[in-house]
Amino acid sequence: MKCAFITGIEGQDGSYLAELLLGKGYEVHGTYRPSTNGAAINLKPLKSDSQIFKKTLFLYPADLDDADSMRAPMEQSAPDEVYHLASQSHVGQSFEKVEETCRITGMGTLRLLELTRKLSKQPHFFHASSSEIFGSPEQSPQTENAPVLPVTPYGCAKAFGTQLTRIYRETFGMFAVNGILFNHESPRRGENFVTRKICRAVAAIKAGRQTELALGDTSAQRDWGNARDYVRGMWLALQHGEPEDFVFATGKLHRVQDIVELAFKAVGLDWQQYVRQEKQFFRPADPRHVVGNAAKAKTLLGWQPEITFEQTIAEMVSVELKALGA
Ligand code: NDP
Ligand code: GDR
Repeated sequence: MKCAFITGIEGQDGSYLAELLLGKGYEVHGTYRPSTNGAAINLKPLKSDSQIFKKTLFLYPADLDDADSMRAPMEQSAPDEVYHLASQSHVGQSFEKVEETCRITGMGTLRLLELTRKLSKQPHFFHASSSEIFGSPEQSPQTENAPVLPVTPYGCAKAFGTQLTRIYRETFGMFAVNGILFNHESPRRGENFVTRKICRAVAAIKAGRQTELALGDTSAQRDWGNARDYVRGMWLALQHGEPEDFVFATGKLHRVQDIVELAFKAVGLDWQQYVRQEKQFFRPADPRHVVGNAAKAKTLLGWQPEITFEQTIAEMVSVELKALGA
């Protein structure tokens, strides 16, 4: 039985990855942030399954800011594969919490690389890097070799972790891999990311519980995929014979406005009556022209996205409606 260690297991990706690996017969160990008390909902179904919880799924409170809290569960579980997903992952908040973001997302990755290097059995290591490392690139689409020129504090912190992951691979000989992940969404997305925010609001408006939706820049564009496809990519990256970095992306750009129109249309409402733009949701800097070229992942890993943007938004709206009994 293979053993995996996942930081940030209660987040969107961590929970889907845990399900994927358990389904493949892995024993899965994961950390959650102590302040959440293990109360996050994404893992609820697994935690309430007595055949799984504490039999093949083990959870530990551990903070990336505190290497000692990570060391014990890592040593105890002696993993074959480490998936480092924990992060202060909100780009907008990174402008207000610059130091915290660099500590958790940047230094936290260094701490984990160092802990991994010191394990007696060397596991394969995956770092959840981000398209934010590219900033607003001059050439599109971006491959693994695009210049690293972040324009946000979060992007800087991820760039630091990405380059260190390369150094631990090339200098210390670790099987360390960056998955350069473009945006990916699901009903488990955090509530303050734009896809979930829109889908939640649309359901609440439809149910008569909300009257308007305030957004930032609706002309902003992203390459949006589905989280289930991206966690499959993470696993594939660690099964590949050589440690290499991979871009995971759809290669297609959409606007925030497209999400608005799709989501309101799904419930038969006219978006123009409800949506307004508000200054507080605009960012001091926001990457432009960020769209990925995942040809390398397709050729070497056989990976390609299977779930479309439209299917993802439709599922997200539907789950929000169900949650409200609408
Ligand atoms: P989430 O924000 O859903 O999950 C991140 C997890 O990290 C959360 O469970 C969070 O806990 C935990 N965490 C935050 N701070 C700490 C800390 N100090 N110590 C320990 N754990 C902490 O992110 P996603 O699942 O969407 O993303 C997974 C990874 O992939 C992240 O590193 C993200 O930056 C990266 N990424 C994501 C993309 C996306 O589109 N989803 C695209 C590119 C990269 P809590 O819930 O308590 O905050
Ligand atoms: P992003 O995702 O910053 O790309 O980071 P987010 O969903 O927060 O923003 C996407 C785009 O929508 C614009 N936007 C708004 N965003 C939010 N959150 N709220 C709003 O009201 C709003 N209005 C417009 C944003 O300006 C932006 O252009 C995500 C995270 O998962 C990161 O961890 C990851 O690394 C990157 O994707 C790739």
